[in-house]
Amino acid sequence: MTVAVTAPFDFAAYLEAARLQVEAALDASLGPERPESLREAMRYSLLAGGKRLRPILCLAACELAGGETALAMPTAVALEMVHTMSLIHDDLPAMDNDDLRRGRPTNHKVYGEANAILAGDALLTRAFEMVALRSPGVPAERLLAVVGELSLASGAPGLVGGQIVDLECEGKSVDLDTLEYIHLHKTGALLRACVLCGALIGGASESLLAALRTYARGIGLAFQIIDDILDVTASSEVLGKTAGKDLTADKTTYPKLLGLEESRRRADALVAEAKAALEPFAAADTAAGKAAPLLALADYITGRDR
Ligand code: GRG
Repeated sequence: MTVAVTAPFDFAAYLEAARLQVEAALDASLGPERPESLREAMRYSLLAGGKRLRPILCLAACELAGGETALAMPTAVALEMVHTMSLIHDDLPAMDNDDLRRGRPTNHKVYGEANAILAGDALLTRAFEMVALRSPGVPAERLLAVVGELSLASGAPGLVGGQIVDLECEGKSVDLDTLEYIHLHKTGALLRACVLCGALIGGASESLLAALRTYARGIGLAFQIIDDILDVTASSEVLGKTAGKDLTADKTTYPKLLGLEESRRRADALVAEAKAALEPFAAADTAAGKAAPLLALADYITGRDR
């Protein structure tokens, strides 16, 4: 399975083809969870749509590294499972307390808090199972490296650490450094894991991994800046989640600290930095065209409307 890259690169077609492949793999990834109520709650959130940016980044990075994207699909699914788990937990009353996600009632609104917590826990642990036990054809040392990246992104050095600082900062005035810390951990860490895991499965060189770390930092921060902007400028209907939430929760955001225009400028500059990191690989004969998806995905992050 490859997502064909033709010249000139048709990003819309690439994105749709990759999204459909990911949706099919996600659909096939669950089961046979028992009891049925757990399976239903897991499927409800995992198959609720969403942009599928994280798995697509993983597949694109695998391709840039010269790997076969089919080998990275179980890890791509695992990354979307971790992301979905974080959304379920983030929406809980003890956290952001939201009732709308991906255009439908949040998991705990439908299944109750206890089941939502457990569905999230089951998705998180299933993610590691996808890598360790359901990734045929990938050398064990690459899978071990992927498990390492996934652990770093999910735990205290990533999502959990970022979420804690975010919650602690609600209602307080926060400086730019702290805001960057929150975003790099809460949002950036998983996006970084997406590109690194895909690249590791594809057998990336150390120099490509270093470039991808720079790329990931740029897109990770830019992604969250745009998220902050959309929270102010877009409707709940388009976002599929409650708009204006940052203001209600008294959160510090980039627009609050820098204003909308400067925030957008910063996001554009970060995306430019991210793309520049991949330039040597886009130019190399062997990788010609293979960087196109990651370059276009970086632009997509700042151009998106939801
Ligand atoms: C329990 C291990 C463990 C971790 C959970 C709750 C939590 C710790 C972290 C919260 C992380 C979080 C929700 C960050 C926000 C990231 C973000 C901007 C999400 C929106 O991503 P999109 O726009 O959503 O890609 P779709 O729906 O398109 O996938």
